[in-house]
Amino acid sequence: HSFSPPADSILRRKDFLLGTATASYQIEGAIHEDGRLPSIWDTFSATPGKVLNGDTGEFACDHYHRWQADVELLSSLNVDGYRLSIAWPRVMDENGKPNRKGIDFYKTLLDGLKAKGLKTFVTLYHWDLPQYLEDRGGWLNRDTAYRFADYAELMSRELAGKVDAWMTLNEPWCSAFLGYASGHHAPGRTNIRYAPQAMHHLLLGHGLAVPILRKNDPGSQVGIVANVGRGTANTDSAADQRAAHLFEVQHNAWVLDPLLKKQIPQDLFELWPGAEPLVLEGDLETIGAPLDFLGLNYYFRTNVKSDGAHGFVEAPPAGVERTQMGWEVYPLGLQELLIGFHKTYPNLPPIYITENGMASDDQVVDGEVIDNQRLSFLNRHLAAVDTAAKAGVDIRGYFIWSLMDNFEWAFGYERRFGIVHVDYQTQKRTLKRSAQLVAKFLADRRAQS
Ligand code: PNW
Repeated sequence: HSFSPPADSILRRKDFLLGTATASYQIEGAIHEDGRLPSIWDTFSATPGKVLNGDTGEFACDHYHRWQADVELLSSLNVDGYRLSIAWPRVMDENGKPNRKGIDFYKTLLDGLKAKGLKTFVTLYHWDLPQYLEDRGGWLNRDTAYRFADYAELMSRELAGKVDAWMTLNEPWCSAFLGYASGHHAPGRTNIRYAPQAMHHLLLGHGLAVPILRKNDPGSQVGIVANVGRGTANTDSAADQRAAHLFEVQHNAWVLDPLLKKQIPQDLFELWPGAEPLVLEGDLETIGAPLDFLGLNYYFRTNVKSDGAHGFVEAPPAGVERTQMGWEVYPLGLQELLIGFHKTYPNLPPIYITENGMASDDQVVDGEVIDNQRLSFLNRHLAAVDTAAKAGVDIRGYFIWSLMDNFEWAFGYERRFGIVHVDYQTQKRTLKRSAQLVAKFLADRRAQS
Protein backbone atom coordinates (compact mmCIF):
# COMPACT_ATOMS: atom_id res chain seq x y z
CA HIS A 1 0.00 0.00 0.00
CA SER A 2 1.51 3.22 -1.18
CA PHE A 3 0.49 6.64 -2.42
CA SER A 4 2.21 6.85 -5.73
CA PRO A 5 0.19 8.06 -8.71
CA PRO A 6 1.42 6.91 -12.15
CA ALA A 7 4.06 9.00 -13.90
CA ASP A 8 1.57 10.55 -16.34
CA SER A 9 -1.07 11.33 -13.69
CA ILE A 10 -2.48 14.84 -13.43
CA LEU A 11 -1.62 14.54 -9.72
CA ARG A 12 2.05 14.87 -10.50
CA ARG A 13 1.49 18.36 -11.87
CA LYS A 14 2.39 21.03 -9.34
CA ASP A 15 -0.55 23.17 -10.43
CA PHE A 16 -3.03 20.41 -9.55
CA LEU A 17 -4.13 21.43 -6.06
CA LEU A 18 -4.16 18.75 -3.38
CA GLY A 19 -5.71 19.71 -0.09
CA THR A 20 -7.79 18.61 2.85
CA ALA A 21 -11.17 19.84 4.07
CA THR A 22 -13.14 20.40 7.29
CA ALA A 23 -16.24 22.28 8.44
CA SER A 24 -16.78 24.62 11.38
CA TYR A 25 -19.36 22.69 13.40
CA GLN A 26 -17.50 19.42 12.91
CA ILE A 27 -14.18 20.58 14.38
CA GLU A 28 -14.39 23.87 16.30
CA GLY A 29 -16.16 23.12 19.58
CA ALA A 30 -16.29 26.23 21.85
CA ILE A 31 -19.96 26.73 21.04
CA HIS A 32 -20.57 29.14 23.93
CA GLU A 33 -17.45 31.25 23.53
CA ASP A 34 -16.74 34.80 22.38
CA GLY A 35 -20.36 35.58 21.65
CA ARG A 36 -21.14 32.60 19.41
CA LEU A 37 -24.90 32.20 19.20
CA PRO A 38 -26.74 28.86 19.00
CA SER A 39 -26.98 27.06 15.66
CA ILE A 40 -29.55 24.55 14.42
CA TRP A 41 -26.97 21.80 14.97
CA ASP A 42 -26.71 22.67 18.67
CA THR A 43 -30.47 22.32 18.94
CA PHE A 44 -30.64 19.18 16.83
CA SER A 45 -27.80 17.34 18.57
CA ALA A 46 -29.28 18.22 21.97
CA THR A 47 -32.54 16.51 20.93
CA PRO A 48 -32.54 12.90 22.19
CA GLY A 49 -32.38 10.29 19.45
CA LYS A 50 -31.12 12.54 16.68
CA VAL A 51 -27.36 11.90 16.91
CA LEU A 52 -25.71 8.54 17.62
CA ASN A 53 -24.64 8.18 21.27
CA GLY A 54 -26.05 11.65 22.00
CA ASP A 55 -22.85 13.24 20.66
CA THR A 56 -22.78 17.01 20.03
CA GLY A 57 -20.36 19.57 18.60
CA GLU A 58 -19.77 21.15 22.01
CA PHE A 59 -16.09 20.12 22.13
CA ALA A 60 -15.46 18.37 18.80
CA CYS A 61 -11.74 18.68 17.93
CA ASP A 62 -11.41 21.84 20.05
CA HIS A 63 -10.03 23.49 16.93
CA TYR A 64 -11.21 26.91 18.15
CA HIS A 65 -8.45 26.74 20.79
CA ARG A 66 -5.99 24.54 18.93
CA TRP A 67 -6.07 26.23 15.54
CA GLN A 68 -2.39 27.20 15.65
CA ALA A 69 -1.27 23.61 16.16
CA ASP A 70 -3.72 22.55 13.44
CA VAL A 71 -2.21 25.04 11.00
CA GLU A 72 1.21 23.52 11.80
CA LEU A 73 -0.29 20.09 11.23
CA LEU A 74 -1.61 21.13 7.81
CA SER A 75 1.72 22.62 6.94
CA SER A 76 3.49 19.39 7.92
CA LEU A 77 1.30 17.53 5.41
CA ASN A 78 2.69 19.68 2.57
CA VAL A 79 -0.80 20.18 1.14
CA ASP A 80 -1.36 23.04 -1.29
CA GLY A 81 -4.67 24.14 0.13
CA TYR A 82 -7.19 23.88 2.94
CA ARG A 83 -10.97 24.04 2.73
CA LEU A 84 -12.71 25.29 5.88
CA SER A 85 -16.04 26.86 6.72
CA ILE A 86 -17.17 29.86 8.74
CA ALA A 87 -19.72 29.46 11.51
CA TRP A 88 -22.40 32.04 10.70
CA PRO A 89 -23.60 32.20 14.36
CA ARG A 90 -20.09 33.26 15.45
CA VAL A 91 -19.94 36.34 13.29
CA MET A 92 -23.37 37.98 13.12
CA ASP A 93 -26.36 38.44 15.42
CA GLU A 94 -30.10 38.56 14.67
CA ASN A 95 -29.94 42.28 13.89
CA GLY A 96 -27.10 41.80 11.42
CA LYS A 97 -24.61 43.26 13.90
CA PRO A 98 -21.06 41.90 13.44
CA ASN A 99 -19.41 39.99 16.30
CA ARG A 100 -15.86 41.26 16.32
CA LYS A 101 -14.38 38.34 18.31
CA GLY A 102 -15.86 35.76 15.98
CA ILE A 103 -14.67 37.61 12.88
CA ASP A 104 -11.19 38.02 14.36
CA PHE A 105 -10.94 34.28 14.89
CA TYR A 106 -11.29 33.68 11.14
CA LYS A 107 -9.03 36.63 10.24
CA THR A 108 -6.18 35.27 12.35
CA LEU A 109 -6.76 31.71 11.17
CA LEU A 110 -6.69 32.75 7.49
CA ASP A 111 -3.56 34.85 8.07
CA GLY A 112 -1.96 31.80 9.71
CA LEU A 113 -2.82 29.64 6.72
CA LYS A 114 -1.55 32.22 4.23
CA ALA A 115 1.69 32.55 6.22
CA LYS A 116 2.24 28.85 5.53
CA GLY A 117 1.62 29.37 1.84
CA LEU A 118 -1.68 27.50 1.80
CA LYS A 119 -4.48 28.31 -0.61
CA THR A 120 -7.63 29.10 1.37
CA PHE A 121 -11.01 27.73 0.24
CA VAL A 122 -13.76 29.12 2.44
CA THR A 123 -17.33 27.85 2.62
CA LEU A 124 -19.86 30.32 4.01
CA TYR A 125 -22.58 27.81 4.82
CA HIS A 126 -21.66 24.30 5.91
CA TRP A 127 -25.01 23.73 7.66
CA ASP A 128 -24.69 25.66 10.93
CA LEU A 129 -27.61 28.05 10.42
CA PRO A 130 -28.09 30.50 13.31
CA GLN A 131 -30.98 29.26 15.44
CA TYR A 132 -32.50 32.79 15.39
CA LEU A 133 -33.10 32.33 11.64
CA GLU A 134 -34.59 28.86 12.15
CA ASP A 135 -36.96 30.47 14.67
CA ARG A 136 -38.20 32.65 11.80
CA GLY A 137 -38.75 29.66 9.49
CA GLY A 138 -35.23 28.75 8.41
CA TRP A 139 -34.82 27.95 4.71
CA LEU A 140 -38.59 27.77 4.23
CA ASN A 141 -38.63 31.53 4.74
CA ARG A 142 -37.52 33.44 1.64
CA ASP A 143 -36.06 36.10 3.92
CA THR A 144 -33.29 33.67 4.96
CA ALA A 145 -31.83 33.96 1.43
CA TYR A 146 -31.52 37.75 1.92
CA ARG A 147 -29.99 37.28 5.39
CA PHE A 148 -27.46 34.93 3.77
CA ALA A 149 -26.59 37.67 1.27
CA ASP A 150 -26.03 40.09 4.20
CA TYR A 151 -23.74 37.54 5.81
CA ALA A 152 -21.80 37.13 2.52
CA GLU A 153 -21.52 40.93 2.33
CA LEU A 154 -20.05 41.15 5.83
CA MET A 155 -17.62 38.26 5.39
CA SER A 156 -16.32 39.35 2.01
CA ARG A 157 -15.75 42.89 3.29
CA GLU A 158 -13.97 41.68 6.42
CA LEU A 159 -11.93 38.86 4.88
CA ALA A 160 -11.14 40.32 1.46
CA GLY A 161 -7.63 39.43 0.32
CA LYS A 162 -7.33 36.44 2.65
CA VAL A 163 -9.50 34.02 0.68
CA ASP A 164 -8.46 32.37 -2.58
CA ALA A 165 -11.84 30.79 -3.26
CA TRP A 166 -15.26 31.41 -1.77
CA MET A 167 -17.90 28.71 -1.71
CA THR A 168 -21.38 29.94 -0.88
CA LEU A 169 -23.09 26.69 0.17
CA ASN A 170 -21.92 23.20 0.98
CA GLU A 171 -24.20 20.49 -0.42
CA PRO A 172 -27.59 22.16 -0.63
CA TRP A 173 -28.99 18.67 -1.34
CA CYS A 174 -28.16 17.64 2.21
CA SER A 175 -29.60 20.86 3.70
CA ALA A 176 -32.84 20.54 1.72
CA PHE A 177 -33.39 16.78 1.64
CA LEU A 178 -31.82 15.55 4.89
CA GLY A 179 -32.89 18.71 6.75
CA TYR A 180 -36.46 19.07 5.51
CA ALA A 181 -37.64 15.76 3.99
CA SER A 182 -35.92 12.81 5.71
CA GLY A 183 -35.17 14.69 8.93
CA HIS A 184 -31.75 13.02 9.38
CA HIS A 185 -30.10 16.44 9.65
CA ALA A 186 -30.97 19.71 11.37
CA PRO A 187 -33.55 21.16 11.56
CA GLY A 188 -35.02 17.64 11.36
CA ARG A 189 -38.23 18.39 9.51
CA THR A 190 -39.93 15.58 7.64
CA ASN A 191 -42.22 16.78 4.88
CA ILE A 192 -41.18 16.05 1.31
CA ARG A 193 -43.11 19.12 0.16
CA TYR A 194 -40.77 21.36 2.15
CA ALA A 195 -37.58 20.17 0.45
CA PRO A 196 -37.98 21.87 -2.98
CA GLN A 197 -38.91 25.18 -1.33
CA ALA A 198 -35.93 24.97 1.03
CA MET A 199 -33.70 24.15 -1.97
CA HIS A 200 -35.03 27.12 -3.90
CA HIS A 201 -34.27 29.52 -1.06
CA LEU A 202 -30.81 28.01 -0.51
CA LEU A 203 -29.96 28.47 -4.20
CA LEU A 204 -31.47 31.95 -4.21
CA GLY A 205 -29.22 32.87 -1.27
CA HIS A 206 -26.28 31.52 -3.28
CA GLY A 207 -27.25 33.53 -6.37
CA LEU A 208 -27.67 36.74 -4.36
CA ALA A 209 -24.26 36.20 -2.73
CA VAL A 210 -22.24 35.59 -5.93
CA PRO A 211 -22.08 39.22 -7.20
CA ILE A 212 -21.49 40.50 -3.65
CA LEU A 213 -18.47 38.23 -3.15
CA ARG A 214 -17.10 39.26 -6.56
CA LYS A 215 -17.52 42.97 -5.83
CA ASN A 216 -16.01 42.89 -2.34
CA ASP A 217 -13.17 40.45 -3.00
CA PRO A 218 -12.28 40.80 -6.67
CA GLY A 219 -9.06 38.80 -6.34
CA SER A 220 -10.87 35.62 -5.31
CA GLN A 221 -12.73 32.88 -7.18
CA VAL A 222 -16.42 32.30 -6.46
CA GLY A 223 -18.18 28.95 -6.52
CA ILE A 224 -20.55 26.55 -4.78
CA VAL A 225 -20.25 22.93 -3.63
CA ALA A 226 -22.70 20.18 -4.62
CA ASN A 227 -22.65 16.57 -3.48
CA VAL A 228 -23.22 14.25 -6.40
CA GLY A 229 -24.26 10.63 -6.43
CA ARG A 230 -24.06 7.95 -9.07
CA GLY A 231 -27.29 6.04 -9.57
CA THR A 232 -27.11 2.74 -11.44
CA ALA A 233 -29.99 0.54 -12.62
CA ASN A 234 -30.42 -2.90 -11.10
CA THR A 235 -31.45 -4.42 -14.44
CA ASP A 236 -31.71 -3.32 -18.07
CA SER A 237 -35.48 -3.01 -17.82
CA ALA A 238 -36.93 0.32 -18.89
CA ALA A 239 -38.48 0.73 -15.44
CA ASP A 240 -35.16 0.27 -13.64
CA GLN A 241 -33.36 2.56 -16.09
CA ARG A 242 -35.98 5.20 -15.40
CA ALA A 243 -35.49 4.67 -11.67
CA ALA A 244 -31.74 5.28 -11.99
CA HIS A 245 -32.43 8.40 -14.06
CA LEU A 246 -34.80 9.72 -11.40
CA PHE A 247 -32.22 8.99 -8.70
CA GLU A 248 -29.70 11.19 -10.48
CA VAL A 249 -32.28 13.91 -11.14
CA GLN A 250 -33.07 13.95 -7.42
CA HIS A 251 -29.42 13.98 -6.35
CA ASN A 252 -27.63 15.92 -9.06
CA ALA A 253 -29.88 17.78 -11.52
CA TRP A 254 -32.04 19.18 -8.70
CA VAL A 255 -29.02 21.31 -7.73
CA LEU A 256 -27.01 21.56 -10.96
CA ASP A 257 -29.81 22.39 -13.44
CA PRO A 258 -30.88 25.62 -11.71
CA LEU A 259 -27.22 26.67 -11.37
CA LEU A 260 -26.07 25.74 -14.88
CA LYS A 261 -29.28 25.76 -16.96
CA LYS A 262 -31.48 28.18 -15.01
CA GLN A 263 -34.13 25.45 -14.87
CA ILE A 264 -35.71 23.28 -12.21
CA PRO A 265 -35.88 19.71 -13.58
CA GLN A 266 -39.56 18.86 -13.92
CA ASP A 267 -38.91 15.10 -13.55
CA LEU A 268 -38.46 15.88 -9.88
CA PHE A 269 -42.21 16.32 -9.53
CA GLU A 270 -42.83 12.89 -10.96
CA LEU A 271 -41.14 11.73 -7.74
CA TRP A 272 -42.80 14.35 -5.56
CA PRO A 273 -46.14 15.30 -7.11
CA GLY A 274 -47.42 18.69 -6.03
CA ALA A 275 -44.16 19.71 -4.32
CA GLU A 276 -43.32 22.51 -6.79
CA PRO A 277 -41.69 25.44 -4.99
CA LEU A 278 -42.85 29.03 -5.25
CA VAL A 279 -40.43 30.74 -7.64
CA LEU A 280 -40.61 34.46 -8.27
CA GLU A 281 -39.82 36.15 -11.55
CA GLY A 282 -36.07 36.61 -11.98
CA ASP A 283 -35.10 34.03 -9.34
CA LEU A 284 -33.65 31.54 -11.81
CA GLU A 285 -31.68 34.34 -13.47
CA THR A 286 -30.21 35.20 -10.05
CA ILE A 287 -29.45 31.54 -9.27
CA GLY A 288 -27.79 30.99 -12.63
CA ALA A 289 -25.12 33.66 -12.07
CA PRO A 290 -21.88 32.51 -13.77
CA LEU A 291 -19.47 30.61 -11.50
CA ASP A 292 -15.67 30.69 -11.48
CA PHE A 293 -15.63 27.06 -10.40
CA LEU A 294 -17.88 24.26 -9.27
CA GLY A 295 -17.00 22.15 -6.23
CA LEU A 296 -18.17 18.54 -6.31
CA ASN A 297 -18.25 16.13 -3.37
CA TYR A 298 -18.41 12.44 -4.23
CA TYR A 299 -18.70 9.47 -1.89
CA PHE A 300 -20.59 6.47 -3.33
CA ARG A 301 -23.03 5.03 -5.81
CA THR A 302 -26.54 3.82 -5.21
CA ASN A 303 -27.88 0.88 -7.18
CA VAL A 304 -31.64 1.27 -7.61
CA LYS A 305 -34.70 -0.39 -9.08
CA SER A 306 -38.18 0.80 -9.86
CA ASP A 307 -40.57 0.98 -6.89
CA GLY A 308 -43.37 -0.15 -9.21
CA ALA A 309 -44.82 3.37 -9.35
CA HIS A 310 -43.07 6.69 -10.04
CA GLY A 311 -39.99 6.27 -7.93
CA PHE A 312 -36.91 4.27 -7.07
CA VAL A 313 -35.84 2.02 -4.21
CA GLU A 314 -32.34 0.95 -3.34
CA ALA A 315 -31.17 -2.48 -4.48
CA PRO A 316 -27.93 -2.84 -2.53
CA PRO A 317 -25.49 -5.17 -4.32
CA ALA A 318 -24.04 -8.05 -2.30
CA GLY A 319 -20.34 -8.79 -1.99
CA VAL A 320 -19.08 -5.28 -2.69
CA GLU A 321 -16.51 -3.31 -0.72
CA ARG A 322 -18.03 -0.89 1.80
CA THR A 323 -16.74 1.74 4.23
CA GLN A 324 -17.50 2.26 7.94
CA MET A 325 -20.53 4.28 6.78
CA GLY A 326 -21.81 1.27 4.84
CA TRP A 327 -21.25 3.28 1.65
CA GLU A 328 -20.12 1.27 -1.38
CA VAL A 329 -16.60 1.99 -2.66
CA TYR A 330 -17.21 2.80 -6.33
CA PRO A 331 -14.53 4.99 -7.95
CA LEU A 332 -15.96 4.43 -11.44
CA GLY A 333 -18.98 6.50 -10.38
CA LEU A 334 -16.83 9.60 -9.97
CA GLN A 335 -15.33 9.19 -13.43
CA GLU A 336 -18.74 8.59 -15.03
CA LEU A 337 -20.34 11.57 -13.31
CA LEU A 338 -17.52 13.95 -14.26
CA ILE A 339 -17.58 12.88 -17.89
CA GLY A 340 -21.39 12.94 -17.88
CA PHE A 341 -21.58 16.51 -16.51
CA HIS A 342 -19.03 17.62 -19.08
CA LYS A 343 -21.46 16.42 -21.78
CA THR A 344 -24.70 17.57 -20.13
CA TYR A 345 -23.59 21.08 -19.24
CA PRO A 346 -21.78 22.88 -22.08
CA ASN A 347 -21.00 25.77 -19.71
CA LEU A 348 -19.60 23.54 -16.95
CA PRO A 349 -17.12 25.66 -14.97
CA PRO A 350 -13.70 24.36 -13.91
CA ILE A 351 -14.14 21.63 -11.29
CA TYR A 352 -12.60 21.08 -7.89
CA ILE A 353 -13.33 17.85 -6.07
CA THR A 354 -14.03 19.61 -2.77
CA GLU A 355 -14.60 16.37 -0.82
CA ASN A 356 -13.82 12.71 -1.29
CA GLY A 357 -12.75 10.21 1.30
CA MET A 358 -14.00 7.45 3.54
CA ALA A 359 -14.69 6.51 7.15
CA SER A 360 -12.86 3.63 8.80
CA ASP A 361 -12.48 2.71 12.45
CA ASP A 362 -8.72 2.13 12.47
CA GLN A 363 -7.28 2.67 15.95
CA VAL A 364 -3.92 3.80 17.22
CA VAL A 365 -1.68 0.78 17.89
CA ASP A 366 1.81 1.50 19.23
CA GLY A 367 1.48 5.09 18.07
CA GLU A 368 0.54 4.06 14.53
CA VAL A 369 -2.68 4.02 12.55
CA ILE A 370 -2.60 1.74 9.55
CA ASP A 371 -5.47 2.80 7.26
CA ASN A 372 -4.70 0.77 4.17
CA GLN A 373 -8.31 0.75 2.94
CA ARG A 374 -8.25 4.57 2.87
CA LEU A 375 -5.00 4.61 0.89
CA SER A 376 -6.47 2.26 -1.64
CA PHE A 377 -9.70 4.34 -1.74
CA LEU A 378 -7.78 7.56 -2.38
CA ASN A 379 -5.58 5.98 -5.05
CA ARG A 380 -8.55 4.61 -6.96
CA HIS A 381 -10.61 7.80 -6.78
CA LEU A 382 -7.66 9.91 -7.85
CA ALA A 383 -7.16 7.56 -10.79
CA ALA A 384 -10.83 8.18 -11.70
CA VAL A 385 -10.20 11.94 -11.55
CA ASP A 386 -7.16 11.50 -13.77
CA THR A 387 -9.15 9.52 -16.34
CA ALA A 388 -11.85 12.20 -16.41
CA ALA A 389 -9.21 14.92 -16.83
CA LYS A 390 -7.73 13.04 -19.77
CA ALA A 391 -11.22 12.76 -21.27
CA GLY A 392 -11.34 16.56 -21.33
CA VAL A 393 -12.92 17.57 -18.02
CA ASP A 394 -11.26 20.68 -16.57
CA ILE A 395 -10.38 19.54 -13.02
CA ARG A 396 -8.13 21.79 -10.98
CA GLY A 397 -7.82 20.13 -7.60
CA TYR A 398 -8.92 17.59 -5.02
CA PHE A 399 -9.56 17.92 -1.29
CA ILE A 400 -9.50 14.87 0.96
CA TRP A 401 -12.40 14.69 3.40
CA SER A 402 -11.17 15.11 6.02
CA LEU A 403 -8.05 16.61 7.53
CA MET A 404 -8.91 14.93 10.82
CA ASP A 405 -11.53 12.73 12.47
CA ASN A 406 -14.45 14.93 13.53
CA PHE A 407 -18.15 15.22 14.40
CA GLU A 408 -19.76 13.20 11.62
CA TRP A 409 -23.23 14.78 11.92
CA ALA A 410 -25.94 12.23 12.81
CA PHE A 411 -23.21 9.61 13.40
CA GLY A 412 -21.33 11.67 15.97
CA TYR A 413 -17.74 10.69 16.71
CA GLU A 414 -18.18 7.03 15.82
CA ARG A 415 -17.31 7.50 12.16
CA ARG A 416 -13.74 8.52 11.38
CA PHE A 417 -13.06 10.26 8.05
CA GLY A 418 -9.70 11.84 8.94
CA ILE A 419 -6.29 11.21 7.47
CA VAL A 420 -5.26 12.37 10.93
CA HIS A 421 -6.58 10.43 13.92
CA VAL A 422 -8.05 12.36 16.87
CA ASP A 423 -8.12 10.98 20.40
CA TYR A 424 -11.10 12.89 21.80
CA GLN A 425 -10.03 12.33 25.43
CA THR A 426 -6.68 14.04 25.02
CA GLN A 427 -7.22 15.85 21.68
CA LYS A 428 -4.00 14.27 20.51
CA ARG A 429 -3.62 14.20 16.71
CA THR A 430 -1.79 11.25 15.14
CA LEU A 431 -1.00 11.09 11.43
CA LYS A 432 -2.53 7.97 9.93
CA ARG A 433 -0.48 6.10 7.36
CA SER A 434 -2.47 7.81 4.57
CA ALA A 435 -1.47 11.26 5.86
CA GLN A 436 2.18 10.26 6.09
CA LEU A 437 2.28 8.96 2.54
CA VAL A 438 0.36 11.91 1.08
CA ALA A 439 2.81 14.25 2.85
CA LYS A 440 5.75 12.32 1.43
CA PHE A 441 4.33 12.38 -2.09
CA LEU A 442 3.75 16.12 -1.90
CA ALA A 443 7.22 16.79 -0.51
CA ASP A 444 8.72 14.88 -3.44
CA ARG A 445 6.46 16.65 -5.92
CA ARG A 446 7.52 20.00 -4.53
CA ALA A 447 11.19 19.08 -4.75
CA GLN A 448 10.94 18.24 -8.45
CA SER A 449 12.02 20.92 -10.91
C1 PNW B 1 -20.75 15.45 3.43
N1 PNW B 1 -25.46 11.30 1.78
O1 PNW B 1 -22.00 15.03 3.93
C2 PNW B 1 -20.44 16.72 4.18
O2 PNW B 1 -20.13 17.82 3.36
C3 PNW B 1 -19.42 16.55 5.26
O3 PNW B 1 -19.59 17.55 6.22
C4 PNW B 1 -19.51 15.15 5.82
O4 PNW B 1 -18.74 14.97 6.97
C5 PNW B 1 -19.08 14.20 4.71
O5 PNW B 1 -19.85 14.40 3.54
C6 PNW B 1 -19.17 12.73 5.08
O6 PNW B 1 -20.50 12.36 5.36
C7 PNW B 1 -22.79 14.08 3.35
O7 PNW B 1 -26.23 10.69 2.58
C8 PNW B 1 -23.74 13.48 4.16
O8 PNW B 1 -25.49 11.09 0.56
C9 PNW B 1 -24.61 12.56 3.64
C10 PNW B 1 -24.55 12.25 2.30
C11 PNW B 1 -23.61 12.84 1.47
C12 PNW B 1 -22.73 13.75 2.01
